[in-house]
Amino acid sequence: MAEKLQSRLKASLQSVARSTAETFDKGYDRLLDRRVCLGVTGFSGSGKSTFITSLIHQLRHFPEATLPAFSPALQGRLLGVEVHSMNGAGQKDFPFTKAQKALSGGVQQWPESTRNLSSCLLELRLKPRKTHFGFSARKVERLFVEIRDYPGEWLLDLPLLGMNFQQWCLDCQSLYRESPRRELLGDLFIELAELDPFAIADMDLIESLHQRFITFLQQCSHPDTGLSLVQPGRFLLSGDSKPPVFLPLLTPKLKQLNPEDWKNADDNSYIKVLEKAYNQYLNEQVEPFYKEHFSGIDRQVVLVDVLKALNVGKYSMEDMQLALTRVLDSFQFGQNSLLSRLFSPRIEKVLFVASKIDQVLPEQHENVRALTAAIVQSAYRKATFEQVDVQCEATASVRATTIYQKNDRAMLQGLFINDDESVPGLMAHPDIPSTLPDDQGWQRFQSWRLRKLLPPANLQLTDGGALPHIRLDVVIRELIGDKC
Ligand SMILES: Nc1nc2c(ncn2[C@@H]2O[C@H](COP(=O)(O)OP(=O)(O)OP(=O)(O)O)[C@@H](O)[C@H]2O)c(=O)[nH]1
Ligand SMILES: [Mg+2]
Repeated sequence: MAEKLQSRLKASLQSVARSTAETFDKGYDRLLDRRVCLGVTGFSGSGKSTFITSLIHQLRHFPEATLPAFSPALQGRLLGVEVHSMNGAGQKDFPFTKAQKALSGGVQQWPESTRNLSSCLLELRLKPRKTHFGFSARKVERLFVEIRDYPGEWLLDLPLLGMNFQQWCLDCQSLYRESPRRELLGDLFIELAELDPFAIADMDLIESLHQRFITFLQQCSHPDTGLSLVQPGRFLLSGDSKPPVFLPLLTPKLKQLNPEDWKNADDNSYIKVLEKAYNQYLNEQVEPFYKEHFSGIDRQVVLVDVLKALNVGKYSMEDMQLALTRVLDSFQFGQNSLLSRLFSPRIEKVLFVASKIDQVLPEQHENVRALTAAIVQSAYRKATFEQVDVQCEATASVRATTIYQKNDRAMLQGLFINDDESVPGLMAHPDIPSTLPDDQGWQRFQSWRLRKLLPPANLQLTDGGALPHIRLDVVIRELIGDKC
């Protein structure tokens, strides 16, 4: 009996000691600044999920990976990397294993397009650096890196938080008057312009107009159309909760509308019904997402598909710039920004990264980086990036092309997707400018058609095989190098 009591006491003392040590370690890690939260942002299809998958894979299999710019891997200080679930913290797991399997071996597919917010926690174990006294207090140092992924469509809901329903409608009016949105809207433009804001709302009509509005948004975001500023984002991809039904009023009289008339409008009028649904959307879906997603982020990667915009043409590039400016405007990291008012973020670093640069020849990569800087410059000049370190990079998370020399001319070779088939082929491209092209410069890109590539064949990723990339090691260094 006494023995049993003694061993129970011993076990419980051990458990207390263990949990105290764990708590102490967690607190100690925080004290030592050993936790960093990376936000990976970008419009839909900019390459966020592929970037996260590759980043995790490169770090987990660092001995096989090529990471010369990331000194902990080069110097042999990196001992191992584990991926932990964030499920306990109420978050969905980033589907790393699924994405890795997709890229691997016989399957050879890109990760699936993201439908919900997910995250994961990487634990990097490192040999301590020598201190001034020649030793460190710990045998192993740990760096925890939290990474968050979400559907790109949702990013464009952020600027909506700074607009009321009337402002949003007026904004839609000016955007939808221009090509290609005007042509894509067709008759719907006229029907929305003719809707009397003060008439009693016909809910069946709203529902059918809403469906047509969604079709219009889908056409805008189609890769061939190449528009970035497609709002509201959850009309394209709703995730777990269905958004309320609303659409913009395009009547020209909205601009001169008397605020008293608006206030006194019948609760069942179009203007009141649509405004209520718009506010509900912002309050119940958009704001909670940003609170959850942006609140803890320390460092932000903004992936920009510069080559896609360059390929589609001038209007696509201008639209991407406008969308980026709006997002950054509401993102601005200064004291009075929308984000800091809402969630007091502590973002200390922003890295703009041109993605998928394996679609152009290596001698043009530097130009892609410079062009990215030119694109985001006007956007971030407007924003107040107080005490925030801002940089530009260019990367291919997965290098899907190799170089092929054809009669003194270098070309790119890869597996291209043609309808449902994949065919090996060659690809050439016009020279990439380091600044935004002028009207004449744009003509060079008219006949250039980017083709969708498959990931490289025979990757043995699930067995720890190498995943080819371009400059991802530089991006990793810029993101977490100083924390190692
Ligand atoms: N060639 C090449 N293509 C890439 C690379 N990364 C992504 N892609 C292509 O871009 C597509 C979109 O990539 P994702 O990683 O799903 O993009 P995302 O930003 O997560 O997209 P959403 O989840 O829809 O917001 C992929 O299906 C690939 O076709 C890359 O490094 N190289
Ligand atoms: Mg994704």
